[in-house]
Amino acid sequence: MLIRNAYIENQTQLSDIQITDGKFAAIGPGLTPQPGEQVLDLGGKLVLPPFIESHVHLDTCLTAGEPVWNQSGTLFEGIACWSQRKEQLSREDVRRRVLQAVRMQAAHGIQYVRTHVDVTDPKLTALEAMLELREELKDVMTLQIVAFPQEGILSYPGGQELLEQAVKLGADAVGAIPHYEFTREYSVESLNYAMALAEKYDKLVDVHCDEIDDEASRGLETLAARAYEMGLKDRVTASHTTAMHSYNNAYVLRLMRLLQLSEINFVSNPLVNTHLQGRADTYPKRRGVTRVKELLQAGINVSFGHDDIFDPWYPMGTGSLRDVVFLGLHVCQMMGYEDIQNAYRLISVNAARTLHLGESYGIRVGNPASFLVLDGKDYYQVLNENAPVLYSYREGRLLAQSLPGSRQVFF
Ligand code: 17E
Ligand code: FE2
Repeated sequence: MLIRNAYIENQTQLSDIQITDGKFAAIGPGLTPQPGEQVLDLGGKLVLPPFIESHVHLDTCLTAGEPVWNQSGTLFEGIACWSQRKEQLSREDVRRRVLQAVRMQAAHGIQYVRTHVDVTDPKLTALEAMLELREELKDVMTLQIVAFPQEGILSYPGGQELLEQAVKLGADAVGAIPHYEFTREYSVESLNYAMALAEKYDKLVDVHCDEIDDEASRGLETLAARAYEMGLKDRVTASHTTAMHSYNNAYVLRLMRLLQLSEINFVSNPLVNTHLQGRADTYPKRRGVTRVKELLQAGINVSFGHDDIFDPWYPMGTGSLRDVVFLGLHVCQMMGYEDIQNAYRLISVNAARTLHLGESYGIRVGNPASFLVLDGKDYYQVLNENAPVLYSYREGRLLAQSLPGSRQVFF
């Protein structure tokens, strides 16, 4: 197949893309089709590498209101609601909801998902269902599974054993939740435990880290120090880190050096954390989103995730990362021209680094022909107009398409 007249990522020159045997065979201006080759002329549309959901909880998706709604909008009430819903989990229930959510994500150009799965469940029902789905879906969606101890590693009965069991069953990454542990000592110990487990089983790490408005929540420094000392470095990710919003600037100045040395990744979830955080405030209310702009300026890798799709923590969501980027740029005040043009990186190349997708991700000759065609000439336009993903190709195969509806104004 020959794709003509594409703007690839931020390029301002049009390129053609030739795909042979599911791979990018040639990329450049004015390519000639082979005899009988299918030609798709984009007439100047944006082509991007596939979108990556770097932080979502697929096991909890599509359960909002079951059995009760989160009335306060806090993280903690969300955990309590989920704890009730968790009792009703079955493999079939998880499968049905995850398959629906994954199709919603695919429609919006997502081809890779890092999902946290709650392993504070003596039966590990959701984990077992998710491991099955990871295998079943691997040709259409890459699922990366984080063993996530939602109710704590040391504060939940058998939490340590369940986490290790989840890793042995095949989770890709180890999680932790230091701000939810009973005490500061437990929080430090839980991080040490999670990091040692990752080292022992050669896994990645992704911690729900300091997802609270308490400026004294300092799990991040422990996580970064261990990542540095143990040499796990960019295999480690700090998710949420909303307390960093509330840290004093003098402390952040000290912390930044350690963060740079540690080489850890960050995932921010601006859509969900603007909703969950600041709930103990009157006015002014904190936004509770980590310091994305400053982290990026310090050369630290940051991506954006959705976190939730219609569940106890967030009563909305279509799976589209567009809303996450749109809101995230506003709330992080990243609305300069270059910030907007480059924002697609927060849900693609930066996320690929966090997930350790390696060199095979990206629009380059020799790589699998996985890419998106968007209905606009650049990301600025696509983001502003909420333009659809027209086509999502994976290894040369069309996975999803959107045919733009017609909208008319009669003056
Ligand atoms: N669990 C948690 O601890 N934090 C979140 N943001 C979600 C689930 C969605
Ligand atoms: Fe999360």
